[in-house]
Amino acid sequence: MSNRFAASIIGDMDKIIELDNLTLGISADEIRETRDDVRLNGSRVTIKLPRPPQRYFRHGWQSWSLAAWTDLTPLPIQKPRILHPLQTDPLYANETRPHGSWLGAVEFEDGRALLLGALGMDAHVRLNGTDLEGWSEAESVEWLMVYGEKESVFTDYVDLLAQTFGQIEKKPAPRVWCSWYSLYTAIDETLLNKAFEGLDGLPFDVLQVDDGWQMEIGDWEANAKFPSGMRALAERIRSTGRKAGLWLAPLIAAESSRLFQEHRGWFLKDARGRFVSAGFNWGRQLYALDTTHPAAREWLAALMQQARAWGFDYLKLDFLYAGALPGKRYENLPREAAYRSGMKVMREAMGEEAFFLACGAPILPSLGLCDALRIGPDAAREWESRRDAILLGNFSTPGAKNAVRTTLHRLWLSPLVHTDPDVAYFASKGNSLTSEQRKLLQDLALICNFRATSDLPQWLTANERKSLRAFLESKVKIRQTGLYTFQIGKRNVDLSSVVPLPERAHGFDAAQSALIGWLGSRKWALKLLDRMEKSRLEKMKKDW
Ligand code: 9PG
Repeated sequence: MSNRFAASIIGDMDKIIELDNLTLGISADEIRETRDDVRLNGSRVTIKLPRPPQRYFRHGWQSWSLAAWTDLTPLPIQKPRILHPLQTDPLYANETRPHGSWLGAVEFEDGRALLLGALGMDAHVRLNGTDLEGWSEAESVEWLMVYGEKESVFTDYVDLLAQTFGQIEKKPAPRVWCSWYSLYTAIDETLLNKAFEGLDGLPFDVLQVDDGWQMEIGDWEANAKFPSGMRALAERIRSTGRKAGLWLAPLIAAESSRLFQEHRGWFLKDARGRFVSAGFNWGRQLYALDTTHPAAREWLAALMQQARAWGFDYLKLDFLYAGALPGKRYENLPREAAYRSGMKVMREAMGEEAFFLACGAPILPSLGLCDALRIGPDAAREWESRRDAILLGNFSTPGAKNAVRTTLHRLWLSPLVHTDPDVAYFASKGNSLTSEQRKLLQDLALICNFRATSDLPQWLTANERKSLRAFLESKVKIRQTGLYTFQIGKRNVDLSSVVPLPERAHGFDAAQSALIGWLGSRKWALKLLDRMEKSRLEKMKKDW
């Protein structure tokens, strides 16, 4: 059988390789067999499989993009389209065949996997019939091809990634309280101070101020809700013996920001000279900073130094994908190389000692530069939204199930970087997650060894506060026992229920899906939603 396969394909392929029970035809500029794997070189490589695989490992571009083993059915194009730059790699958002960024893997009937992974940036992998294809948008790259158990092929890959991207010494894993998942943009000085007071006595290492303190996306100065200023805020946190953390989105700017209005030349444009969209959020059109522009680089460095000078030692830099969007740049670099060079500027300016959490970040190009990496979409107090999952075919939006699914499929990165699964919840107030679902998020945090929550202390019952404390103090031993199963202390935990993707919309749902998808890309509709969300928050704020 395999010989017949070999004879039938030898004409098109550069080499036939036998790996255990698998005969593969390979074409690449260079093919090198080592003791444990095969290394390929080329800007385009093809591996001809002897038979169709059963499943495909899709690896999305940035933190929020889907990563999961799926079957081979094409996925619908994710909606709404206006969010493509913000949730996917917009260059490949219309690719419905199994595909992903930098790496891909197929699983055969016997459960074994063949992984093709780039040892460089600006690369993609897809399954085209029975061809596993890798290509690079830039120059030629080196590829790893390895066959084995599903867990072990990723271990081999991440070992080599460490050599490619370097590895900074791992700082102790921080236990973080972050303002986002309770207060959202409604934060102000009084509310935060009250929260900090209530958190006293709980063993957090970092209190992190999230979105809502700034004048505008792009204008990183304290707004009117923080009359004492950022230095005072950091000082207030430090006086409790904790590190002060701050959220910034340095690579995007709102159209209405002073930064964009005053420095239009620093922003990415397309071939026709139009500004490249970095997506739409906060009811605002977002643009992307050109990280190769000398003046923009100076500004980035100064911004990092400013945040450090205010007294923040923990920086959550968000919406970083914008630095790697396709477009024309001051310097003609491949887009991920341009991003990485901007990341280096920020890392150097903040200093080695600062804790750098990268979020909304293209995965591979961030390695070796940040201390922690968000490896999934946002958690939320809701398990799964029918609108997003079924009608929009969107697995990047905030939701506990989306967060757990993608995080689980990126745990293999943990030898290289702290893997942030996003927050866990302890308060049942205003939370539609069942206690089992909340436990699942908590277990995932223990598995990742990255523990964070946003729960307001005044929302916690005495028992909930007790379990939050136990979670923060936990020194429990964790062992992975299967692809999705773990032993946490004496408990066996199975997370496999989150993996399957919901069925796509059909019948009446399909019509609804088209309508909602269309609406979701109208700026007026998004602005309206944003306004409704803001007024809902303002009303709720009175009880806090
Ligand atoms: C602040 C938040 C929090 C959060 C970040 C990021 O449209 N989206 O798909 C989308 C995804 C994530 C997101 C916002 C929008 O949240 O992950 O922790 O810091 O920004 O605005």
